[in-house]
Amino acid sequence: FARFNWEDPFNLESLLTEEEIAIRDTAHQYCQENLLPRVLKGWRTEEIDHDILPEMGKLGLLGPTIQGYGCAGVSNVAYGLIAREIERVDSGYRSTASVQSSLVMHPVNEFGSEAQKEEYLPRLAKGELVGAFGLTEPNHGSDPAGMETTAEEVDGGFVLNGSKTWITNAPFADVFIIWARCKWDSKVRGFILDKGLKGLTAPAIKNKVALRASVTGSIFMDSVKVSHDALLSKSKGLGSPFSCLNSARFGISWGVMGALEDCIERTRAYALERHQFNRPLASFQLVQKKLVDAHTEVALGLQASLQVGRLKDEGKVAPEMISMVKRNNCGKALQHARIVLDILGGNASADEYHIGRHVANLQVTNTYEGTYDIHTLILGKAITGIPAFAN
Ligand code: TGC
Ligand code: FAD
Repeated sequence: FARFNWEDPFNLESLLTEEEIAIRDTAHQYCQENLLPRVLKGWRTEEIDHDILPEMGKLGLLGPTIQGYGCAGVSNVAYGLIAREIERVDSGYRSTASVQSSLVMHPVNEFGSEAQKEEYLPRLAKGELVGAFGLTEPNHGSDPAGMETTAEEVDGGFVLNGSKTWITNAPFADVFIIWARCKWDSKVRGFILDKGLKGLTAPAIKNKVALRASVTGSIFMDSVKVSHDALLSKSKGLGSPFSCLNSARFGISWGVMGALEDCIERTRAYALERHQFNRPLASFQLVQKKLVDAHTEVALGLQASLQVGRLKDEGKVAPEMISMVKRNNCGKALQHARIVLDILGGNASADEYHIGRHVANLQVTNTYEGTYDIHTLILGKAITGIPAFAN
């Protein structure tokens, strides 16, 4: 028999390419040496160090699956491994990065003109520009089809009106990908808005109880005038923003496994060190069960995301596969992070122990990019053929 390595139970390492391992190791080292020391301050102050995206850019971690335009052009599995390493530190940092990569660079690359790609992608890849993605509105979260933001064609361009809420990176973004219903044909299309346009504001949403290390805001558009160049001309219909979500949801399925791995590693170390009843906590069967249950879910979740990543790289992925790993891994990460948190006893309440922060964050990862229940309905529709979103 092979020796069982609890840190890599199914030998995931053997299923990665040398390039993927090198990228994973680079991301791991950067995150542990540069993000971990900053996270408590970011969490306590709800501020992000603006050097972080440029640092990630220097290492090729932004928009890494895009070919050309200063991007690394690596596999989707490599992208997932990067998300896992960032989220091992904090889901908020992963949010900041995955919005940039999947929700801003991806639509520019997918739906933009050559001129838009040349103008935005290299600077987004370097982290010189920060991006935000506005789909959710105050009255339409799970149901973006009801979107109220409009774009109207006028002499010399378009005028946008509406508001977006709960938008990651918005308060410090230089570039906004805004999804709006176009008045001339009622189709949803994407627009690139630059910071500073008249009528465009993005105030912060403060006092969050989760994802405090990432900055979130609203976006208000009061007759914002843009030229024709702002339109992502290859976007048309809700399938366009949803295709960006496929990429981000896939990354999240890896990321949340990193957060749960961190919870397991820290509570395991704590349980070995801390004694009660003259024995280490780790010697109690109930404590071992908590660790084993969480550990098994990480092992299974990573295998599933790896397979979806390989299919994505081969062009054989279906959105429902992504819904399955996003739903499963986010749900399991939230459930088991919450359970292993008990191992810390009273110290669960101290932010220095990190797990309480992960648990709070994982509530959001289970909500954004389609809630757990919305992905249940997406999969329910796939299994039964009946959409249950509405009557
Ligand atoms: P439906 O009729 O199902 O679809 C409309 C059109 O879209 C196509 N489509 C997709 N295309 C690509 N990928 C997907 N995953 C797709 N899902 C649907 C579909 O084929 C159709 O195309 P066509 O050509 O026939 O028009 O639309 P619906 O309105 O019934 O949708 C239902 C539902 C619930 C699935 C959808 O509304 C949904 O996914 N809701 C969840 C909303 C959501 O996930 N929002 C996320 C906002 S962004 C965010 O949270 C960022 S957090 C980032 C961070 O900080 O990390
Ligand atoms: P609602 O849609 O009002 O849902 C509330 C509850 O009702 C949920 O439990 C949901 O599952 C349930 N529900 C809704 N419809 C149904 C149904 N048909 N059947 C059964 N149950 C249903 N959005 C962006 O566009 N860009 C971003 O960068 C972004 N970043 C975010 C960052 C943070 C910190 C947060 C919290 C959110 C972010 N979001 C972003 C928004 C996020 O995508 C939405 O919050 C999410 O899609 C849910 O929408 P909602 O909050 O309006 O909840």
